[in-house]
Amino acid sequence: MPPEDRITLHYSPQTRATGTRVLLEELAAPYDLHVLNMKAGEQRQAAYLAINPLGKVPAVSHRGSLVTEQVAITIYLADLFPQAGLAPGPRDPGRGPYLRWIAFYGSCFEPAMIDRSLNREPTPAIQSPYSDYDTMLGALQGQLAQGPYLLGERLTAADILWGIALGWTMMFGLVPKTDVLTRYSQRITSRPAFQRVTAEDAAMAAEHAAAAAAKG
Ligand SMILES: N[C@@H](CCC(=O)N[C@@H](CS)C(=O)NCC(=O)O)C(=O)O
Repeated sequence: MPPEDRITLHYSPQTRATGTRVLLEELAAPYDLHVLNMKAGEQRQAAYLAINPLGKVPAVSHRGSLVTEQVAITIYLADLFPQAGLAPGPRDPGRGPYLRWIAFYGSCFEPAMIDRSLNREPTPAIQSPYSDYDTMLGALQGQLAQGPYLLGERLTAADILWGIALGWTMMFGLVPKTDVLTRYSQRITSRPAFQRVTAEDAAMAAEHAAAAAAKG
């Protein structure tokens, strides 16, 4: 494989970029990490802002292009490795629901989580991008109850995104630990790729904390 085909993941441990790294592992993709120590504020320094002006991870550099946003990154990477079977193709009847639930994550779930974590007064459903919290979560749970995955029997990249996100949002008390959500999330987080990445994340996060503390 030519070196320019390798993927660079701009990364920090125990962040939303963890899910992207797990996806790369699930896809058996060739990648390198560009690690940022967020505890030392490296994501907000000029060198990284020149890559992603928002100073956020994940971001992916590949063949001279930059992809940001978990939703776009998930679709981009899963399409790049069709042999992994994690992305229904354009003519597959699963393609629509697959895209729907990935987009739902960014357009509905994430804003609802931020509102909830900040205890914001709910926006009237007609003006809110996700209707209201209970309706949004009810739609998701209704889909997952048909399981075991979002598209039924078939695991896709959408499940890697959602299973990991539900894990941390349940851990932070932003989402209730219902049976449906807990069992679904565990299906993803019990996989070897997640286990491997989270073990490495814990070690990396400890190194980052020590390095930031040593700097003062
Ligand atoms: N909309 C972005 C959100 C990414 C995001 O919030 N990343 C956090 C880490 S979990 C971040 O990079 N924060 C660093 C900062 O803002 O300084 C996406 O979906 O990819």
